[in-house]
Amino acid sequence: MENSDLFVCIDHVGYAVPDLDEAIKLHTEVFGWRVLHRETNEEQGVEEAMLGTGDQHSENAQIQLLAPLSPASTIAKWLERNGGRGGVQQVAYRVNDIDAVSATLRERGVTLLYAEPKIGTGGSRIQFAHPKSTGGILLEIVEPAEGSAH
Ligand code: V0V
Repeated sequence: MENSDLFVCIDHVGYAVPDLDEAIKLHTEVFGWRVLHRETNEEQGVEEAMLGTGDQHSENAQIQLLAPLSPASTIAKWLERNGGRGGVQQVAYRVNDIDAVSATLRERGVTLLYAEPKIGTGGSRIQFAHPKSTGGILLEIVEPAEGSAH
């Protein structure tokens, strides 16, 4: 795969937050973002909100607020390590073909967390690269669902 075919753009930046409603209030009332989508992802252990500046179909990068569903959630662990405070937990790159991009990243020595992509926001397909193989960033790659920008 050519380097220029790897990533489309930054899809979203994920913030770990202790309380979703409080975080939504801050990011909408103070920073002026709009809530475009909310969902619970049991498999990932999160309750999430996607915030944007455009409408739901805008291709612009979004902010993803991630609150833990239980103490076993990866987000709960992240918050615990961060003294209970929120912060940037991940950056997500959008791709057109997650299987091809995953294969290329593996060939290049990147450690991906799942054998196969899992289901993410809005029916997207997602995969993560371990921070130890990305210079310290938890990197998500996301292939949007058919007909959706994110
Ligand atoms: C852990 N580390 C991180 C990190 N989480 N570094 C940067 N960013 C993060 N978010 C570091 C940690 O400080 C350790 O460094 C090292 O990685 C190993 O930590 P660990 O104790 O194994 O940490 P765990 O058990 O918290 O696991 C870390 C991983 C976990 C990355 C494996 O968070 C994971 O599975 N993440 C992928 C799934 C996820 O994040 N789901 C929630 C979002 P030292 O101390 O060894 O130097 S769901 C989502 O995004 C959706 C639904 C979507 O977008 O559609």
